[in-house]
Amino acid sequence: MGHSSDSRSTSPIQRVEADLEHKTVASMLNTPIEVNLTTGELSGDRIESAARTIADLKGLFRDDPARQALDPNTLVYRVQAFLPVPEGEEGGMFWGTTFLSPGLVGDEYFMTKGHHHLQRSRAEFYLTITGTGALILMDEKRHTTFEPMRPHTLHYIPGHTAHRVANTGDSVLAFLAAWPSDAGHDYGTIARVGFSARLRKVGGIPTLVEES
Ligand code: S6P
Ligand code: ZN
Repeated sequence: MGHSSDSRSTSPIQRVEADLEHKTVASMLNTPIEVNLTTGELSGDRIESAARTIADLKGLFRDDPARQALDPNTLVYRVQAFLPVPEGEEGGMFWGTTFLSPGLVGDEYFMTKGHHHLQRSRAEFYLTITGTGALILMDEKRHTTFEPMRPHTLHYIPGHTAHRVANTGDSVLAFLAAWPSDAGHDYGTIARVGFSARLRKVGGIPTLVEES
């Protein structure tokens, strides 16, 4: 009925509906982060990064003069993390990658600081992407053990268990981690009392040596 010229145009109401639909879709669209499964590298716009150099790790290794003899800028490890909810919030999950360089401080392998979770019951998964190393675990009775890490090994870190990783190979050890957002980190206890054993190169072999 004389509508042929505007039959394909939209009425103002239809236009508002179309705009609303567009806005709804736009507000629901989160850009996911990406995990490079060859390198472990995370990419996306919500990734946080931290680095630890040999200078940052004073007091960590058994042989501090050997640490001081190294270039202070030597990168021991860096961490990328995806924290989709605020740290400490109950019910969320975090994701991260750690890149641990190969190297020795005296006879002790390059390693992470290691920590307990502030909420001791909180567990964690590690998945090795590249390199070889050891996941060092210490229970509440200060009994220390380790699990060998190599590409594609999956490690469950139970609650109430301090954890640290050492690189026993000659290339970067990269591993993914997933942990609860309310786990928190207690570094103070390890800084004060350490693990009960250290992973040292003894006769060329990674060996857990009890602290005397
Ligand atoms: C977090 C998880 C890892 C470590 C990372 C560095 O719960 O265990 O992302 O933070 O491997 O180790 P550290 O001991 O310096 O935090
Ligand atoms: Zn942890």
